[in-house]
Amino acid sequence: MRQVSSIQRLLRRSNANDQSTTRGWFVVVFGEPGVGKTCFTDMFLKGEHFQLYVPSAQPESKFIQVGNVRQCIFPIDLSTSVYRDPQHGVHSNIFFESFIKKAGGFVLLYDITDKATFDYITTKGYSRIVLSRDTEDEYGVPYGSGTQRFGCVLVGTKLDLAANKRQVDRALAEQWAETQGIAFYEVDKYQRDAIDAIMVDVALSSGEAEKRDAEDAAEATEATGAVKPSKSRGISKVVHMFRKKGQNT
Ligand SMILES: Nc1nc2c(ncn2[C@@H]2O[C@H](COP(=O)(O)OP(=O)(O)OP(=O)(O)O)[C@@H](O)[C@H]2O)c(=O)[nH]1
Ligand SMILES: [Mg+2]
Repeated sequence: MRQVSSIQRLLRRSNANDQSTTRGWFVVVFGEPGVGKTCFTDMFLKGEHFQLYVPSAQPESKFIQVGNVRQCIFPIDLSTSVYRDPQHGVHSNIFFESFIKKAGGFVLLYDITDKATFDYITTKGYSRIVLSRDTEDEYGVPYGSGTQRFGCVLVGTKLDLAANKRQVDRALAEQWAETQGIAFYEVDKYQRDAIDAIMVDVALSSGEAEKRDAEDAAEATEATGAVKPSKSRGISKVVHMFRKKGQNT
């Protein structure tokens, strides 16, 4: 789990060092235990497919090129098991919930050799995200789509084991992703370029989600004639939330 104060320090440092950076996103890598969340995250950040999980470690991020803009991705590795077992891990559900509520984007991860992991993430896991999102923006204006939109991709891992152990049909997963209007990939922990490409997609999808929410809000403002101050969401808002949480604990 990332430490809040460390995230703030890192954000300040990255902004100071790189004036061309215009956006950053928290991206939750969400899936059942053992699907490969840590390997996926570590391959993205470090080019190594397994690192020991150290809760006190510095938060990690990586810049990626999205179109002609460099964007900073902070991946957060979260297990769906926290919802079944409140005692799992050292952090409270409220803390996990805050990531789910505010993250810009999600990687819905399942193991292609374990059908149960696909079934869970595409039903309970996905609806958990939808139900956790805010229904109103910071000015109390209801989101046009009912809840705050988010960027999302569906990813099947352990592709290297597919030949003998596949349990999740590629077409089935592709079809589910299509019905949700999200991108779909299959990868394994050895494919860094593919994992980078997935994160670019999440950033694009997160940007699109934010833009559509903003368009809805502009339409609502136009309809009511109300004047609403503009304020960017994304990482700064999440950091503000953490800062408040830090003051309360
Ligand atoms: N063959 C293969 N093994 C993988 C792949 N990704 C992960 N694994 C293995 O699957 C096991 C679980 O991987 P983790 O990355 O620890 O999974 P996790 O989702 O973080 O697990 P929890 O933290 O327990 O929820 C490890 O033994 C990994 O080496 C992959 O793409 N291919
Ligand atoms: Mg892990």
